[in-house]
Amino acid sequence: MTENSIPTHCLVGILTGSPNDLPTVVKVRDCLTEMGITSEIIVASAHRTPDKVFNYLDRAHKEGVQVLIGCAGVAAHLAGVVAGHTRLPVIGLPLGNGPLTGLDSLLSTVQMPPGVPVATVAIDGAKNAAVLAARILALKYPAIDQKLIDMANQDRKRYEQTADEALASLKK
Ligand code: AIR
Repeated sequence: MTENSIPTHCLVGILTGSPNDLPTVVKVRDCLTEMGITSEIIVASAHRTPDKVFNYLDRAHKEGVQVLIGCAGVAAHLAGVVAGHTRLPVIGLPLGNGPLTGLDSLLSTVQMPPGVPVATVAIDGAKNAAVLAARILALKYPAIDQKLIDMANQDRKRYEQTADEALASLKK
């Protein structure tokens, strides 16, 4: 690895509570991949398969994972359980797929006791979960900071273009 490159090993572990979560969770991985950040998705539930969660965390520590993202719907305790088992930064992604469309997951994820923080993004906020993970990693890896600058520039351009097109269509 040169001084200004991104490590190729897995930097971000993305845990999610059910295979049914994958359509949203895969967007986190894709956004990280776009920034050149290697991640892995683990399907493991804080309630159904807690041992799998803890075994993964032990492996993740050994293999140099640096940020963890916990995704779950309904009684979404996964990110909190992960935060109780590690000192790595933990991001919580509450999913809106249950009968209460995510308010339950949001509150279950965000309302952590003092000393065990979960940095919780919006319901189904897959992109922000990825960007927040990248911002944490950018403190250590300048190449990731550059990717964030590039992504923000692209987003701004897209926004300006959409605004121009919307205004132009009003004049027709
Ligand atoms: N879940 C799984 N174990 C604990 C929780 N909170 C979540 C999953 C999923 C929802 O419960 O993350 O969003 C419903 O899971 P399933 O497998 O029944 O679709």
